[in-house]
Amino acid sequence: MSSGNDLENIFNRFNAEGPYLAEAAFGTGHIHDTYKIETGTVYRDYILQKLNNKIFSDIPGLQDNIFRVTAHIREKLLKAGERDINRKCLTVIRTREDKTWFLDNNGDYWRMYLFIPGHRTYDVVQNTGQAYEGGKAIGRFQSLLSDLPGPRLNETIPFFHDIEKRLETFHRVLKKDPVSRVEDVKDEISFVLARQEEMKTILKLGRQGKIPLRITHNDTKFNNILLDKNDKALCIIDLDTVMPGYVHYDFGDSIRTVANTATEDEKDLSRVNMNIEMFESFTRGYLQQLKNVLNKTEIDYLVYAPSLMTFIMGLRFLTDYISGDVYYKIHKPDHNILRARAQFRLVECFEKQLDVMKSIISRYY
Ligand code: ADP
Ligand code: GN1
Ligand code: MG
Repeated sequence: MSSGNDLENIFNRFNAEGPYLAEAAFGTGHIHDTYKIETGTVYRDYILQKLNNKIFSDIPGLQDNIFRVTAHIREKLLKAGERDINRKCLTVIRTREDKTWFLDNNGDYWRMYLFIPGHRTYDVVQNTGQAYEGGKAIGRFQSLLSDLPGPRLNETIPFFHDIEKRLETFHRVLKKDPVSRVEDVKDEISFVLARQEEMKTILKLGRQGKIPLRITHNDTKFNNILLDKNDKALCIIDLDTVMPGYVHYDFGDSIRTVANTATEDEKDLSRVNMNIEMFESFTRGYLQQLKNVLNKTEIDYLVYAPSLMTFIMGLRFLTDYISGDVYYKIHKPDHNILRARAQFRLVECFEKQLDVMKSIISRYY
């Protein structure tokens, strides 16, 4: 399949072991252009990505974060006696000039990883075993990074999960209405207005110093967790937004995808529901790893994390729809508004289950 890019030439700028044989578009990410490069049976395969430099303005800074994070995780896993390390931690491939990124003549940035063979990803979780493995993997990821040495990580997208900034952007776009779509999305706008104050709770706790900034992943949707063929967690990928954050961001964004009975962009809203067993299994795995690390306030407010993160994603999809689809990759004209509606429906499901979620969290804490 041709991508319009000279992938063979770009691949050859990196220190790969094998020869370029074949390329194919890969995965369902919304941000970068991702390709699998095959090199035959003797050598390993690779993931080559054209990075979205409209969204990430400082690619060298971003790649520097990823290099530090993966090196630290690798070292700790090796110390803990883990084997098969290239499937449990991303391996950054450097260029012939010894950089972690390559800038081509069109001004596009590229990076390359070893391809993790035999992995599976799921857009919708199929059973509680997968959910439990996901919880363990995200909890462990956070605990592995708790002692990352060196300076603070670069903030690759400033104010990424800052609900106040997201709302400010939303209101600005709403006023401007650049592609005359506001009239069609009145119900979705009302949904946002009704909840915008209560959604600031976690941000305020952070400002008051009641919950600490930790190193978080910030994009923990379930398809960023690679599982093996027996559905055991292998590796957390998509490290572009690893930076300081509150644990609620990671817990909430995972539950948004783990406990949703439908896909993120489901059109038939009657299929969008919360699966409480999935919530329970993920939470059990997550808290096993972190219950001795998190403080009491962090635990007390975990229950509000799923609705916050699902609200933020719905708000961002809605904002992008009103803006004329400038941020996310879309696969149909109304894709962003369908995504926003499905997210808002899921927020309502979480709101109804607050008490049940609370009792599950206290059971595993
Ligand atoms: P995006 O930010 O666009 O979501 P990701 O970094 O998540 O990009 O990559 C997109 C997809 O590529 C992932 O969902 C996964 O299926 C696949 N992928 C990424 N890195 C690897 C890897 N090292 N090995 C195997 N598959 C990978
Ligand atoms: C994007 O990169 P990807 O597809 O895993 C987005 C996340 C959203 C997600 C919604 C850098 O994640 O914040 O939660 O889409 N990443 C960025 O599916 O904006
Ligand atoms: Mg991804």
